[in-house]
Amino acid sequence: MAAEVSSIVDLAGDLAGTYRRTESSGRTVDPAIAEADLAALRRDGYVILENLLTPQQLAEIRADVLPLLARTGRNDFEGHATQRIYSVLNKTRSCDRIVDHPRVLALLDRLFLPNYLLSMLQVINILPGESAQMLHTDDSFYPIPRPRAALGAATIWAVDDFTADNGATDIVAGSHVWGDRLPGEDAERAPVVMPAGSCVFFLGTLWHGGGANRSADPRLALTAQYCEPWLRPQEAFTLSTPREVVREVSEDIRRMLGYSIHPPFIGQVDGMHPKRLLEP
Ligand SMILES: O=C(O)CCC(=O)C(=O)O
Repeated sequence: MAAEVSSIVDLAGDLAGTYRRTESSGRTVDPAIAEADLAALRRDGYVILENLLTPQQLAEIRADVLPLLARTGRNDFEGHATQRIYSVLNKTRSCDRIVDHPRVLALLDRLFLPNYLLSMLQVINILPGESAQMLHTDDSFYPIPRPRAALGAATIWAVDDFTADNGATDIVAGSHVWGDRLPGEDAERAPVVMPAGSCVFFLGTLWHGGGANRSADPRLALTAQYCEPWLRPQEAFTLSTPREVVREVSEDIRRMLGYSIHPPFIGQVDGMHPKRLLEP
């Protein structure tokens, strides 16, 4: 049934007739846990969510992604001793829980407007000998001055344990509230030490970077990044993801790939809900 639109306020609602807005599985998380995660995130700019993946899930990820690792980075930012896999959803289903873990969605539900989007999903394997990556923030490419609310957020998931010397992500705690300030050479960068199966969730405004790998072993991780539903994601998922893959993933992931509408019209296809493209 068509929604009634008689004022500008109605345009902010869900106008879809057939494909109504779907609820995030973040709602399955105990609100007390999600609110505690959120309080830490707002205070420090990051929060560590420990032991969310089982050993079996980690083994499946490892088995699927290790054979896909090949060339090293093309510049200092990607890292000349770092291997990356892009377009992960098109290559394996084993990383889906990285994208749509309810504990992560519960935070995203509280930070962003409904139908926030997946902006990036990438495997990052930092090899022994890699130097520290330049510090950066993940939403600085949206040209809106700081200080401001984050326009996106990121997770980095440890597939190997993150230790003080194996390339664990470095963060600058509290830097999410900085204005124009840039971290200096002596920036307080500190490694996120956490066991495999955990993730660090941080705001798009937090300064961070891959750590130097001074150990003898690679450091395998995945990053999933998200953005407000009115922004352009880093990866053009609607162009790169074949419809058979879109049909296979969870409804949470489908919505975050762009099979959703930010009211009233952002994301429409030929004036209709994009899910019509998935009809037989
Ligand atoms: O791999 C990491 O720990 C962080 C990498 C990162 O922030 C990036 O490549 O944008």
